[in-house]
Amino acid sequence: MKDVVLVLGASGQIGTELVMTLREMYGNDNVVASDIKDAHPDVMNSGPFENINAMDGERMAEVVKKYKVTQIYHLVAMLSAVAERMPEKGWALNMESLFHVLNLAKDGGVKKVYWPSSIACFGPNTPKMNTPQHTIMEPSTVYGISKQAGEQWCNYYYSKYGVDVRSIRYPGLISWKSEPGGGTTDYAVDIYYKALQDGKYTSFLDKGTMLPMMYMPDAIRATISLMEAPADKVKLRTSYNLAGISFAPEDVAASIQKHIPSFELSYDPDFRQAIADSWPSLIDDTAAREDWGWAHEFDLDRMTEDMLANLKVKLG
Ligand code: AKB
Repeated sequence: MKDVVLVLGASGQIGTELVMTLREMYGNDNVVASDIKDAHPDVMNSGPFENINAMDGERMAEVVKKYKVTQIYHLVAMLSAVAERMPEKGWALNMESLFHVLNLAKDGGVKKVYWPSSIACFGPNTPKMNTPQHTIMEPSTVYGISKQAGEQWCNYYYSKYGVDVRSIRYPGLISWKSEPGGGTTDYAVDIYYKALQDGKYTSFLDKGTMLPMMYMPDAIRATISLMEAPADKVKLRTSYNLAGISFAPEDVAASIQKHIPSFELSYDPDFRQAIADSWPSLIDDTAAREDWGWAHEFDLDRMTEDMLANLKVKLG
């Protein structure tokens, strides 16, 4: 039976790039993009697109049936900063949409599910440096609580119903193709835009706030490697720690200054500082490396070079 992939949240930061990569792998017609709003023109013009509100399980089931979907990548989420402003809505979206997907896999022909967790599943009592795969997890944000609970539900559906669900705890993701929406790590994308547009940037996170981050090509590669790994290699059915680069705002500024020496960084921390302070600084991803062969490629300077070169063209 041929694989047909449904991507929920195809208009988002990860979805935009993931759909294009999956279409290269599976063929354009076999990757159905979906979102509540239209996606990037590259996504809209290269294959099928369906309008789906991820809270609507019946609509999701209709699309799964229409295309005989065998894999779902569920990327819809309300991120940390926005969910703090509307806790109940954040919880409802993040949890209900996950249940719809897990139930479709439990009851129907969907064979494999991908669902992203996040470094937000950890909390202020978690060790900040070399954060282990298994450790104290007491998230203090709505988004983090939903990710922690979601991980346990994924594991439950795997062990109770045999649902082949796979997950990664994403660090902050940085990309030039698509912008993030409402996260605490978003400064690490904005800073590149402002460096080129204004030559200066005011960071909403303070000096010294070191967080785990990753360049999007690495994140896409990790996601697909996990999904393509033989099932017996995927030993964790909660979610895998994944590390790329860890840096603070001043480290990105120093990396940008190698290309734009006059670039200036200032600080004006807001409510997102407390969220960032509750998250780890550096993640231990030994389990991902051992179980399914993960290795990151981009360091900070290589990412900066690529971001600036591509954004220069994009911004004209
Ligand atoms: C956020 O900042 O909310 C996200 C995340 C780390 O999951 N980028």
